[in-house]
Amino acid sequence: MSASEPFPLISELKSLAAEFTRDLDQVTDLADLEERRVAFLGRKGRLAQIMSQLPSLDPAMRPEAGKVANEVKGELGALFDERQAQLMGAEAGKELADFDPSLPGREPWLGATHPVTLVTEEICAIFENLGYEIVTGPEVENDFHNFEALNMPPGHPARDMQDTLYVTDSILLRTHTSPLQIRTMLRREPPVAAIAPGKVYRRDSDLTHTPMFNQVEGLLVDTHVTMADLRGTLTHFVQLVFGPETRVRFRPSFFPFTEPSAEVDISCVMCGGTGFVDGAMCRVCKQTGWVEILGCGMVDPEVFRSVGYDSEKYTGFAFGLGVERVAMLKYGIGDLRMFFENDIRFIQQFT
Ligand code: 2NL
Repeated sequence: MSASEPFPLISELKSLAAEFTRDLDQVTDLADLEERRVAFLGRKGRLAQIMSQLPSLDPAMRPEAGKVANEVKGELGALFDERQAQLMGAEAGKELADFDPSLPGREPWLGATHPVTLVTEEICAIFENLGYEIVTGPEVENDFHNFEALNMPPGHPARDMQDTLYVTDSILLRTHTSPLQIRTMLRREPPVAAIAPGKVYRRDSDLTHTPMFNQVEGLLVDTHVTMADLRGTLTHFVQLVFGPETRVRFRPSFFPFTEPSAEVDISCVMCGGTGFVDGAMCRVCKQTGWVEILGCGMVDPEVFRSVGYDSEKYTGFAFGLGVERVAMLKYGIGDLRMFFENDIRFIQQFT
């Protein structure tokens, strides 16, 4: 073909269009179609090759040839789009025809409530039924609510950097949930019956301690609250959590915020207090028949003074327990690390 004649080029374009149209009729799937698109319309395809000859045509012929070339290009593109839409519809239809709506669906993955959450909720429910209100609040606390108001003045050993995670000199991660009860007492006058669940933080990490753990504390303040009320309330509580046969014993102890203070043991949940399981020494209570479950006491008058309560008029009891420890005893979990691994196979066993 001579470069001075546009007509051979134009007839070439026209037969290309006819060939493409024929090919499209024979194409049966999208992969085939893509192959044809590359061969005809691709960057190095046949149309591109023909169009690359345009610049070498006689300038007088170029406009006419260029016009036809662009028309063919648009035409082929439209043909391609149409065929593509047809084939896509056909393939979607095939997929639908293969789809069996009567087959059972895939079972979804389900989470489960963490045992620490389960135990926290169980404890809270028991006290809610006794008329206590649930109180929550900030995990980042100040020195006053976490220490000072709880009869731990500056220099008190419990404030040691060794045990407390500080943010600044006077801002810290709460080391117990007592600040929630301090905040509650500051807000209003007795009677107060509050239960305070939440995460607490200590600078401590080994086999039996984690830097974060969960605590529940309880507080009752009114006129005439006695140690007998404390014992009755806690006995009721542990028998609901661990069963009606559970026995309770109080041992003298010390906390800066209660006087007198006690630690409470329950008869061993593993051996029932006998010290033996199937003739072997009980590992849970180390053969003593008792396991420690919580700390408690009568609210120290110094704490009442800090929140502006009249300690001549009011008395109160308070207690605190570690939720992970209660969950370990209740469910027979031997390793504290289980709570923090979030293995779904572990978590699913308690719901
Ligand atoms: C333990 C012991 C305890 C309290 C917490 C408390 C709170 C206020 C006033 C007085 Cl506002 N006491 N809380 C009292 C005794 C013991 O926790 O072994 N916790 C894991």
